[in-house]
Amino acid sequence: MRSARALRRCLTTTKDWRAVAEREAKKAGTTLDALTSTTKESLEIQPCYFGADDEAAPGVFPYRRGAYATMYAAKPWTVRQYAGFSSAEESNAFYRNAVREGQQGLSVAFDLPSHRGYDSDHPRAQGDVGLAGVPVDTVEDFRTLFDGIDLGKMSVSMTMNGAVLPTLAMFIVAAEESGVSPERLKGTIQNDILKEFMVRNTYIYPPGPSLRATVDIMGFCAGHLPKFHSLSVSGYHMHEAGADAATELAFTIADGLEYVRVAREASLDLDAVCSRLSFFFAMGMDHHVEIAKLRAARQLWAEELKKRHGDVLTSEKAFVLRTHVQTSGYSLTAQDPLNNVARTALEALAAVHGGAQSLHTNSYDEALALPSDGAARVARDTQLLLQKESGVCRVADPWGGSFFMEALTDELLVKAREILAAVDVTGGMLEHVQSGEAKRRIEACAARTQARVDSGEDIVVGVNDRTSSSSDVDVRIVDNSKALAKQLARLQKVRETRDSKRCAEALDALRRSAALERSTASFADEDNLVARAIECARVRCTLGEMSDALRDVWGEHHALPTAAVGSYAAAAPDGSLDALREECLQFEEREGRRPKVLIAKVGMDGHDRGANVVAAGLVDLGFEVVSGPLFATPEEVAAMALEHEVHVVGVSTMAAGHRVLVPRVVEALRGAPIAVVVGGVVPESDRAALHAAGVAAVFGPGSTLPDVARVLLKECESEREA
Ligand code: DCA
Repeated sequence: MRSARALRRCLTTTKDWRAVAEREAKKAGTTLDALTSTTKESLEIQPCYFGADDEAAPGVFPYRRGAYATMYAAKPWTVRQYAGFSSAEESNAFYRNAVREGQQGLSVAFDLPSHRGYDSDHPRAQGDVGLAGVPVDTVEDFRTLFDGIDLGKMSVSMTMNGAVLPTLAMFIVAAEESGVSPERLKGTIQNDILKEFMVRNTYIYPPGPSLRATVDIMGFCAGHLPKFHSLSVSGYHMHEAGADAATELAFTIADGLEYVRVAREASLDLDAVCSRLSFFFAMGMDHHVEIAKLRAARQLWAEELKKRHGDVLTSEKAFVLRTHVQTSGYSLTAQDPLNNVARTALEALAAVHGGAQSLHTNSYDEALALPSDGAARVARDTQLLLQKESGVCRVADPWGGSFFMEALTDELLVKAREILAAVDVTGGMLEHVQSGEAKRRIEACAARTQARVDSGEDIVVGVNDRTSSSSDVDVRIVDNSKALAKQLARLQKVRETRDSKRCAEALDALRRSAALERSTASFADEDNLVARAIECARVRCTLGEMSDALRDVWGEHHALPTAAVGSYAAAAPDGSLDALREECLQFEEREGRRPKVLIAKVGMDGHDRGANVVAAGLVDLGFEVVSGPLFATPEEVAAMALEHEVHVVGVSTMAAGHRVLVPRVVEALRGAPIAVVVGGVVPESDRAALHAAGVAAVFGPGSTLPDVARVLLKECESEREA
């Protein structure tokens, strides 16, 4: 063990670090000396520690040990909870209360119709308005959403990728109308479309034009919104879709590199663009691996950026990977939901030890429904007690120099570099995404993970280690009928009171600019798509109208469902699937065909990990599976079930749309010999209504694939007999 004196000597010899740390301390309104703290035992704690022969330092290239030299000692991470539901009024009240209670930044969740570019009165939007986020149709909704919040001071993150142009434009106009000019706006727009094609599925247009919107936003922000992050390169959703840490890390960095490549191709100022790029990772339950993931991510990003664009990048800030982190939604269980408080706290601690800049902690009830007020408070307070009670803010990168952590970080780097090299061989991430290769890799990871949980190889406490568990907590049920009526009335009023001629002209101009073959990414270009969308927003064109104008020119993207067939069976213990396979064979011998299931997604919910894992696993067991397209209406699902003559329709629901949409599927199949079952996030209190509507079975989170398969086989039998 080194003595405290030796440690201090090393610290003072680290000149690079000291220079940065002093600069940062000054910026944070303090001095470097003042960042040394003392414990109750009179032990002195320095803001950073160094090994005798290791000069790696936080705040210094390649940033493995941290984005900032002083980290949380000078400024703790931003407590930024992702929220939004029902209506702009209710979400605004929620934000204001959260800020009063200690939240430090906002993060807006939009509802699914808004993501997909539909106004709240669009026939396809029914069933999803205001459920998984706040609906935003016009600038008026944004004004209400941020009423009483000073956008010149509060940083606002907006998770939006599909309808990203209208959203950013309406935000800018609403801020301007409240007296805040674009150059004062602080925050982030997610604007990461590549991962939408891999995992999250809230795209609208094909990859090519979608990427064009991304670059126009990068260009516009670099010129007009110098404090705003134009992109949040997101691995989070890859983790949620089942990716392991190395895959999440490598694909996220590869996505970021792809964006920088296209920005360079469009002749944007790379220093300005990269200095305001941000990242977004998940924190799962594998504590040390997750800490290592953030350390490796910063190093990989800095080194790859230097290798590929070091000839033009001059700003130090450009190389620094700064990241938002969200604790893992996937790790939450519906069984014994209070256990999720502990899971989230551990994951939050990993985020902080890994050096996150901004953090969202999940609520314990999120495997069941949208967070209740009480659960949201516990989630936020988990961060506050980490910041204010635990002492974790005192020192940067406390794991630095640990033999184990440094080795783990190195090993992750090696694995991630291998994946990155494979992406490069295929021509970069756009190619990798378009070929479906990236999605296939993630889905294979997800099927393997499910098999490990189902077989008990991976323990999930309360799920596969015992039989009795409870899911007895009060959950938030959004009854959106009243909010929807108000939303529709407000939208109607805007449509009636605006100047339709000016709207039509602004939309025509947007169409014309979108049709240009040349790059319009420069902020000085009047055809820049953000500039055009701002003109539309000012005259009160709606989000749906702007999205439609772009659809007219660019068309829509329709993904083919995929299933990683074989991955589940390969990861299941030998012989564990034999009995079920035999039952499927017997069914086939009796019936002359295999048990046949349509796995369907209805409404705007694009979360398809569960649906894909189940589809792939059922095929491995001997079922015939038809995978329906994303975003189908209930009637389209029913028509497909009839056309394919399936025995059972399995509807996957992750975004609360089931209450309205599933009964419509049952109704559309009335009289047909086809059973309907539901799987996903279904609160206990919704089950009775679903059964009363005619649903044969409901599978909540934590259901194993063999259990699901057994029930499906039974339903196939009874439909055959009906
Ligand atoms: N010493 C001095 N200054 C510091 C220190 C320090 N130790 N740490 C941070 N700061 C400064 C930063 O330099 C920054 O100032 P700048 O804007 O002039 O560069 C300011 O404090 C804010 O810190 P930052 O680390 O940028 O934290 P956030 O503003 O919360 O931004 C970031 C975090 C990840 C970059 C952003 O993109 C974000 O908030 N993303 C959230 C995305 C999200 O919510 N997604 C939801 C799904």
